[in-house]
Amino acid sequence: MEDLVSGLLAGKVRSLAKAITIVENDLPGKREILQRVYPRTGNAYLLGITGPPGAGKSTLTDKVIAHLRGRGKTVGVIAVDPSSPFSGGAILGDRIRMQQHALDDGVFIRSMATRSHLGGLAKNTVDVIHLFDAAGKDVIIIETVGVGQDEVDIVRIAQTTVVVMVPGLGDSVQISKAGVMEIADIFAVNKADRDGAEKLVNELRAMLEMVKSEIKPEIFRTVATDGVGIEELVAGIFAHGRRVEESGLVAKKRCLQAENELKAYIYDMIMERITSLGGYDEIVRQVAAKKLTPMTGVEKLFAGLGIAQEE
Ligand SMILES: Nc1nc2c(ncn2[C@@H]2O[C@H](COP(=O)(O)OP(=O)(O)O)[C@@H](O)[C@H]2O)c(=O)[nH]1
Ligand SMILES: [Mg+2]
Repeated sequence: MEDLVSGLLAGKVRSLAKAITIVENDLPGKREILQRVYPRTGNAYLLGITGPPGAGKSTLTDKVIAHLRGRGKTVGVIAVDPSSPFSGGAILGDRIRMQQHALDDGVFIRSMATRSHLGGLAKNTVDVIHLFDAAGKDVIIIETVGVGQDEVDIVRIAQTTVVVMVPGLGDSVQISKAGVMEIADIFAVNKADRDGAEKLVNELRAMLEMVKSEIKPEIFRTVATDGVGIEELVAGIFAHGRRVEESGLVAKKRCLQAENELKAYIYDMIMERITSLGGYDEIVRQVAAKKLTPMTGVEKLFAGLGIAQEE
């Protein structure tokens, strides 16, 4: 354990890999590792990259990594894909697309599946972020699919979130999808080599006119496959980061992140205790049969834990 933690803090790849395995799989030692590592986190730049499947997120991430390496920065990547527990295909694809960095010690790429979570972010993902952070990665990229609740929660902890869009997927549908406007710090209109890129940019602009946010999202055109627009995008990302810092939003984001983490643990701990009591499935059935309201169901479950509801 001593070697593992000191190796991790020194940025050793093998220690990091081992620690990730322990944390990801809830193996013995997880708690101690996180306890030792947590005070050494908070230095990495967290960058969220999200968007619909096939938008080119992994291709873009790959090019962003190359660019960051050129600036001398070390990079950790977490590719989260909810479909992977079933297919495994997306994860393999991400590995292949980022393979050019496989031999580079300054880059560590990990694919993770989101655990299905009702209303909370996958806390194992955040724990792995802490490990990357403590291991000294300068930038941690979190690639997530779509904008489901998990993704929204994950990108909420990022300093900067890039939403990747592509022409031809039904522009207004993409734009109006719940959450996109709230989470995007930067838009990357990828596959700008395709027809309709200008139209998408214009529609985004029109939408942004109506948004009242402290920092207006910038729009960048990229062709990830050819590396076009990546330099501008990376510059835009860091410019956004500086603006966030200057505006004092960093402290707000840190509190939000801490709260999200707490919520994830609260949810897990309560669910674990409730489901271990027995009777949970029966209450689900009764609520489904409309014999119980969800609220009464929760009260019964809480009573089982010895938590009385106040009137
Ligand atoms: N024409 C074009 N194809 C791209 C571009 N970026 C990515 N692609 C292709 O789109 C497909 C999906 O890319 P991928 O990075 O796996 O998307 P992800 O699912 O969002 O991670 C791949 O076949 C890429 O080669 C681009 O800028 N232009
Ligand atoms: Mg991908």
